[in-house]
This record gives sequence, structure tokens and C-alpha cells, in this order.
Amino acid sequence: MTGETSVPITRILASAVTVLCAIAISPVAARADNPIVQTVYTADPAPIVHNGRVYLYTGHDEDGSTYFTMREWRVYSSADMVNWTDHGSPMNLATFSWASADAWAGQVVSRNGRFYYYVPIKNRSTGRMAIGVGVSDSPTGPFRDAIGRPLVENGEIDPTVFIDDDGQAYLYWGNPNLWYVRLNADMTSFSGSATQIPLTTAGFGTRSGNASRPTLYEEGPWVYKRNGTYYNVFAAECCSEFIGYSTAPGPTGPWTYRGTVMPRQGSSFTNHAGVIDFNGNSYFFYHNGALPGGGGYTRSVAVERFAYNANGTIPTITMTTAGAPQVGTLDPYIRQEAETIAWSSGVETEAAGEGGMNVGFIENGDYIKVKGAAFGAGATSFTARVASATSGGRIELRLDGVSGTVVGTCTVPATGGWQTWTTVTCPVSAATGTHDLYLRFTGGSGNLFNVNWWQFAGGGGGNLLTNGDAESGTTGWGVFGSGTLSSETGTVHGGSRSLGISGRTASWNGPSQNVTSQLTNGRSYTTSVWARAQSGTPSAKVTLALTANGTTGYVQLTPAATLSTGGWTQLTGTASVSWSGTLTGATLYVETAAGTDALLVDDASMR
Ligand code: FUB
Repeated sequence: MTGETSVPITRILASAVTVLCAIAISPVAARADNPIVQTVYTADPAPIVHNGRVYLYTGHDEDGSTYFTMREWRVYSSADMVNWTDHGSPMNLATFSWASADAWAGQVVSRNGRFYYYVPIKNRSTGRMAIGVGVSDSPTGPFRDAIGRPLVENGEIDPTVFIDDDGQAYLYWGNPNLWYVRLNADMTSFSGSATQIPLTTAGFGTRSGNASRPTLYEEGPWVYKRNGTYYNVFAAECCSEFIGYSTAPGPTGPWTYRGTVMPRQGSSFTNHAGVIDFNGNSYFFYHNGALPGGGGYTRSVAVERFAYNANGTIPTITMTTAGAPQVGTLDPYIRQEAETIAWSSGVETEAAGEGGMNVGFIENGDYIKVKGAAFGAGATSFTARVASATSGGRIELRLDGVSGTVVGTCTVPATGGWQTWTTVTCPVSAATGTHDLYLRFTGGSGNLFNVNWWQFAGGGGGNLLTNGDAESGTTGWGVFGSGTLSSETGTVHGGSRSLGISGRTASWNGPSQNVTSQLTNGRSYTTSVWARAQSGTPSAKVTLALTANGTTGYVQLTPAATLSTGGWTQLTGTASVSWSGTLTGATLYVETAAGTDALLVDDASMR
């Protein structure tokens, strides 16, 4: 990023509100899901997977920047790769009393239940860039300075941390050189001294026309291991940068240059990579200047799904506005934070007085899109937590477009303050099946109201299942046939617990619930259960055993889907349920087509 001063900034923006008003008039942007965040400029993505969610750490380019003016980091999370929840800022320059500026590209790693955030920042006393380390017990922070001083300092930037299978952790960083040091198990100290990785053209490609920098390596390394091969994905050449990568048989090399991951694209002269596997797929995070007002110092993070080639090489990935496909659907019948957003126009987020974040600075015509909301058999009402220091306004609930069908409208009153919260409810009709949901905000001029969270209620009275999210242990759950239930904390789809079953002796054995008293004859029900194998790749489905007039029949509530040990699979479907005579027993259960593999289930609903 040495050529930054040559990049023209075509538009200096006074405020994020100005930026986001511009988004509203762009029909192309309004359909897109990339960039991931529209409420602020974000840069330097660093994703991790934790407890069934992707946590995405980013830098924050200040509005109207003409340099890398960055004072804080931000964190977002998602369970479906399209709807991202804004958790605010987990760490900023003030976290490090010794730092003066430049909250640049960091990375978080988790070890022994703690989260370590490695960041480049300027040391006030030396004026040089150093690497600091924050620590937190939560992936969303807050992080505190783990050691009260730089972990390493040599004027270079962009740390990446990788923990090898033998438990040895490595910190790599550098621009213009590439360094590594072996971290101790405490993750906040190291053994030995910083070692320079030889930047050979065989290892990192050939740069032309720059005698002092003969290889393509520029900055932003991202080191990880896959199937025994070590990968270093990095920002190459400057300026502008593209993303290249090298591989090695060990964590310290020797490295071999393998080519381009992402060509130069996207109106930002830097780019920065983050690579993860989630739920059985691979994802490439990067940044560009795609938001209105975007450019080299006003960047935005985006993501693409990709598949490794059979020989382990990375295909060439290009930037799209569509982004990654959704994993499963979003449940509108559980509380959703207003700051869970696939795309938004005009709004901002802020810390909420009653905890978490809220959406604010809402003006007439602003909107939030939430992708793939599964309404199932139909929603009957909508509830939102709102506050307004002025005279409020309305929330229009529209399907599949900002001008799509209105299925409900809630009036938001004056509440006497921007953090004086009340709950409003309004009727909803014709919201069935799965749709993109648009919350379109209307009213007079100026700021209208804030929204903290929202939730729909279903025509069938909500989730028929007790403790569907398994957060209350095994409460409400039984076993169809043989097996032992357990409440699991190690691998969850959402929240902090899932339900395990082991000791199955037949393929039809599985976790179950009696739903006899909740069913209405002839009604259609939508079922969603997240499931994962603890061994093997069984084909699983959700079935309803119905006993009426002494006869038992079986309704397949969801089609079968293959489970794996590497990620969660959503079993979902809509089925009509009817019987003749008197219903005496109805049991929903998860089964497999064959085998007795132990299973995990989580976030189950039948509506
Ligand atoms: O965001 C500031 C700097 O720009 C990062 O540290 C580099 O990787 C480049 O993206």
C-alpha cells in the first residue's frame, strides 16, 4: 500500500447519512448483498467460526478519509452468510494506552475459551508500527490490552496468527518484509526471536519494475492449513493490489508461489483476504470501494463462496454484488435484532441503552432488507421494540422488494426519548412461505425513531416445540425408540447449547417431542431442524408419527438431507397434517435413512 497518495478520492462525504442516502437511489446496489455492511465503511476482513456462527472482524474507515484514518475495529456475525448482526466496536485505539493511531488490519484467534485479537497500531513513544494483542472471553468483546505493551515491534504491520495441529502457534506479519515468531501457549508471549521469511521469487512470485521489492508479496498475510498443506494468501504488488497465494509443506516454508486468488478489481487500491470454511463450504472475504463514496480509504468488506480445486489449489475468485448464497433460512418467529441486516439503506447502528445495539438515524424511505425469512404457514402479527424522541412514524413490512407487497404496517408513537423503549404490535396477513423481508420506514422529516428488535407471531401460535433451541438442556425432548439424550455445549448451531443423541439402535431412533395437543386437523405445518452427524454421513429427515383410531401413520415433515460431521444441515419442509377419527398420539422425531450414527440437533421449530 505504498502508493496510496496517488489514488484520487473523488468524493469526500460529510456523514454516513449522506452516504447511505446515495445508496437508496441505486437500484443495482439495492438488490445486492455485497458489500456485507452498508452502515459504515469497513476494511481488512478477519473471519472466524465459533459455535456455529461466523464472526467477522473488520477495521473501520472513517467517512471522508484521505488516508487510512482508522480508530476502532468492528465485529459482525452471521449464521447464514447473508444476514449479518452488528455487534458494534469490540476494541479501539484507547484499548491500548501506548498507541497513538492507525487501528489497521488485525486477526482474532480463539484458544482455551478466550479470544485473542492481534492488531497493528502505532506506538506513541517510538512513532513506529507495532503489533498489540487484545484478549476477551467473548467473540464480541470487549477486548482489553493483554500485556500493556507491544507484543512485537519492528515498524511493520498486518498480523495473522495460525495454530498448528501440534498446538504450536505462529504469528506472521509484515510489509515490506514477512516475519514470523513462535507464540507461547498463553498466546501473549513468544519464544525465540522474530525470523524473516525469505522473499524469493520462487516463493512469492516476480514483481517487475521495483528493484527494492523483487517479489509480489506486499502485505496482509493470511496463513492457514488445509489437508496438510500450509497456505499464505496475501495482498500482492502495489498499487493497486491483487490477492495472490503461496503454499508450503510446513508452517515456516519453504513457500511456493501458486498464483492469483483475486485479480485487481473494485475501486480500492488495497485488498485484504480472510479465508474460512463454514458449514461445509469455503468462503473468501476481501474489501473493495463498492459503496457510494467508496474508494481507497473508504472501503467495504465483501464475501464470496468458493470451492478448492481437487488438487487443493484455489480458483480465481472475482468480486460480485450478489455475494455468497444463504445457508438455510432466517426464523422470523424468534427475536431478531434490528441490526441483523442483509442490506440497508439510510440507517445507522448505535449502542442501545437497554443493551446490545439498535438501528437509528432512520429517515423517511430508509429500509432494512432481511434475506430468506421463513414464514411457513403464515404470520399473524409483528412486534417491534421502538423508541422515538420525535413523533415516530411507521414500519411497513414488505415482501421481496422495497416496493413489494405490504403484509403489515406498524405505527411507532412518540416515546419521549431515543432510548425510551416501548413495544408495538400490528396485524400481518399473507406472509407465508420464504421471502426476503423489507422493513421500510416512513414518516415526516428528520429522524423518525429507533428499532432495537422485532419478531413475528405465527398463525399456529408460534413454535409448537418446547425448548426447540435446546438452550434449556433436554427439557421437552424425549427419544423415539432407543438412545440417550445429552445437552451439548461444544458444538452448537446457535446460542450456547445443542441436543445430542447417542446409543441409537435403529435408524428410526431419534430425538422426539409429543405434539398431540398442538395439532389442528388439515393444517399445513412448516418444520425446520438443524442437524449434524457426530459420525458418518447419514441421510436424515424429520417425521411425524400420527396415531388416530388405533392406527399409526407417518407424515414426512421434511425431505431427507445428508448430514456431515463438518457442519450443520437444515432439515426443512412444509407438509399437510390430517387424520381420521380421534387423534391419540402425535410424535415429531428426527431419524436417519440407515445406520445409528450419533446426532446433534438444534434450533428446531414446527409452526
Ligand atoms: O487498513 C489499513 C491497511 O490497508 C491494512 O493494514 C493493509 O492490509 C491495507 O488493507
